[in-house]
Amino acid sequence: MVMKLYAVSDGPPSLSVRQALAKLKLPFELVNVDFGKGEHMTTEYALLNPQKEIPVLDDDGFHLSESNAILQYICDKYTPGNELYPQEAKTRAIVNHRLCFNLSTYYANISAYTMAPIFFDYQRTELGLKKVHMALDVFETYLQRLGTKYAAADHLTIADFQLINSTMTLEAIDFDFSKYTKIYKWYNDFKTQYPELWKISEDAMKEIQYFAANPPDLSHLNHPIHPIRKINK
Ligand SMILES: N[C@@H](CCC(=O)N[C@@H](CS)C(=O)NCC(=O)O)C(=O)O
Repeated sequence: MVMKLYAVSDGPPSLSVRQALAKLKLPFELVNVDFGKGEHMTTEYALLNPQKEIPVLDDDGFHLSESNAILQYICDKYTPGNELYPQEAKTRAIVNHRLCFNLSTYYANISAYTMAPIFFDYQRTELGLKKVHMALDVFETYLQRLGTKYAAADHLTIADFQLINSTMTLEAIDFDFSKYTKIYKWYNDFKTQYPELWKISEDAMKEIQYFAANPPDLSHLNHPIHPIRKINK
């Protein structure tokens, strides 16, 4: 049975998995999960992922969430040895490190500033901005110290997808990160060298830009954590 990917159209973790599947030319069925309708908050969805987060991979009944784990799984299972997830211990460790860095710090700090205030009742604060700069500064240092063309090697790896999609949300809100020259170059090189993969990010970026200009009404959602913006109707 062909793999199914439950994905949200503008969610960076979902985009990264789609890019890896596309790059590896692995067939899959894309199941769109409508975040605005709370489709990920149902009891049925919780059977796929008790964390009620998107994406989820369904590989013939094997359900896997956490986009990093999905990226690692599809490479290991379907294309072992592919350079997208290298097997040499040190290179692989750097890929794993960058995936962890993205999850714990880069995406965490950036999305709290870029995405959360678009969809929920959060403000962009000075502290939030400081955290974005901390994340950018660290990533810039990693790129500088390793001196590779991509985030973990001289070629594209699964770590790049996650870091690209986090960075894309900065572009979506017109955040100028050009002073981080290594990041800026790496990001723009990805766009020119992998236009068909960038298109996946770009379409999502346009959606995010639309929502930034037209804040969505999520007042019908009974979200367990995020404060819902009050809309005067
Ligand atoms: N650590 C997870 C995070 C996934 C995630 O945050 N997904 C968002 C959409 S982009 C989500 O499902 N959020 C659930 C919610 O806010 O209700 C991963 O990397 O897969």
